[in-house]
Amino acid sequence: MSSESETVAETAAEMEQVDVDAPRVGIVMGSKSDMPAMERAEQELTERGISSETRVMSAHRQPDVVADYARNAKLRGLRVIIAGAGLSAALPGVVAAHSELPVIGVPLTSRTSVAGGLDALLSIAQMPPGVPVACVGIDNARNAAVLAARILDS
Ligand code: RP5
Repeated sequence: MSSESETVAETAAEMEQVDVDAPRVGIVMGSKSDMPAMERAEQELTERGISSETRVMSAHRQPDVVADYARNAKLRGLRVIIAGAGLSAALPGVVAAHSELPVIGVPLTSRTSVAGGLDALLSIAQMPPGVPVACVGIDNARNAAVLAARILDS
């Protein structure tokens, strides 16, 4: 086999290894109880033909799991992370602290929310300088998916 054919064969073999369906958007949330609101993000992405993965992980209850996920996200091929949480909603900020990827926070209402979810909205939006988190409206996971799509297209 000529060296040119070998190169073509090697490239073809490498291309076969590439997972074209690898998720480009990670959707994470602090609790299973957040799923009804957050599944709207996955639906919107699916309708747009954008692959995503969904995980439940709590910044307060499983801090190491969240740190590992965020640190590995870019290497795994993810391009944007959507993070939803209620109450003292630390998840989007903690993900942003451990990853360079753009993070879109979704403030959620839950059983014990105060001021209709304003607690989570402020927790997500009021990040310190240098560690940004985009923040959509309360319970508006669909808008997070639309924004993720725009980031992927830019
Ligand atoms: C937050 O606390 C979660 O994101 C959820 O919105 C809220 C309540 O969690 P559960 O007590 O229902 O697990 O961390």
